[in-house]
Amino acid sequence: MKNIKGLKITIIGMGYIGLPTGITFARAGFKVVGFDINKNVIETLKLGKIHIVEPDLQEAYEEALQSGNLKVTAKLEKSDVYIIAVPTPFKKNENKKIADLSYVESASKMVAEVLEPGNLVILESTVPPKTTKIMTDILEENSGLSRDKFLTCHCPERVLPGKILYELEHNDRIIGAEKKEAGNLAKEIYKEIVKKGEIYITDDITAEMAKLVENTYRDVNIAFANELSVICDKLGINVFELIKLSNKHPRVNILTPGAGVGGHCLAVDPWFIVEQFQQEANVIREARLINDYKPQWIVDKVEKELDFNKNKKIGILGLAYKPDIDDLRESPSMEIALTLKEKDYDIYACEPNIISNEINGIKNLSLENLLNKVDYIVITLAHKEFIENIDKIKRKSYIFDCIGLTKKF
Ligand code: SAJ
Repeated sequence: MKNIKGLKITIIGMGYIGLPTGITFARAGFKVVGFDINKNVIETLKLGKIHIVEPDLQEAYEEALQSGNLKVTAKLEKSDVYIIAVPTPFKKNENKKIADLSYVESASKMVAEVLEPGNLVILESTVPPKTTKIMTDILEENSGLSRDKFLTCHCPERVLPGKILYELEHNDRIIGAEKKEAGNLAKEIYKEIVKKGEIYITDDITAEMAKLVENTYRDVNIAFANELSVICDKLGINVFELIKLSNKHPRVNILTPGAGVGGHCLAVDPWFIVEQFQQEANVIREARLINDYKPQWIVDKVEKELDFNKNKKIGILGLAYKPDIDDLRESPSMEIALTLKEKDYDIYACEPNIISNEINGIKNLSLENLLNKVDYIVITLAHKEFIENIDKIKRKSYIFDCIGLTKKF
């Protein structure tokens, strides 16, 4: 085998995971090629600019380009190692939510066209159990090579948006492979970037499930907190105080209730287990439904508190899917704002992480202007700016606080 850093790595998918991963491998001394089917993404990257919002990534990209270790291309080249980091959204099928594997499938077909004996193909995208085997089938069928001639494995990404570069280096990684040789080679490669974490080798299906279970664990815990928030509302007690006190027990750690669960991970991944285990995955499905219902529950509460008076101006504090980011995917706060708007309420928002006067048809004001303009406030996110200005916010007479920001215990 070549010296490990002599291996050429091609990353398929230059998104939130593929781009930082490629940059990190290039900075570690590998020759890396970044590939994407989206020509606009490649054009932007070729101009030396990144197309996503992530702290320190622009500087890291420039450094990787200058080192000569990273290049981007719209044409897939032969390589020693391929890392597939494409999206796996879900699609609705007869009222069920199932994984859309079309990007993984088309990326696998593209790799098959350039695949050579001895190559390693790593799937990083989050996928339902047994997808690594499907990828291996596609590679075999479309390359003309039998599966004993090449290596495949699953190495799920685990990074938190906003802390990607740090977590790539610090988080433990799991590598799952059918063949020992594939797991060992992948471990040698990832060891060069996972400087502060451990790497564990297992089989492919366990690795696929580990990724889904991590996000499902968090989703279920948040669903428990959200269910408690509804119960506490009926009891007339404060859920945030209740959770804080319960968490004083050494073996209890309940997460925080909120406007619901958004993003492209927690709100999606549990469905990848449910789709294959309709009979068995009951807690998992119920947790998803509870979290999905939370924005509607908040809308109902707000309407009742306003006595259905549509002349009142409502301000939503936060539209992103979580604090201090600009990402609106599956955002429960956005859902609350849009649902109220559809019901003809007069809706304004303050989303300081998005520089635009309007977001999906909702007027986006500065905090100052919003506080001056509206009669009623719904706090959906603990953005830094809201925490820093909590005293001004608290002066409003009518507040619906979904996250306990105004009453800290
Ligand atoms: N949320 C709550 N209450 C909480 C914590 C979060 O309501 O106590 C909400 C957030 O507001 C947000 C949603 O949950 O709407 C998800 O936010 P998050 O910060 O929990 O996670 P993501 O989706 O940004 O990233 C997750 C991470 N997974 C875990 O922490 C187990 C990350 O490590 C994964 O890499 C990422 O999913 C992914 O790509 O799968």
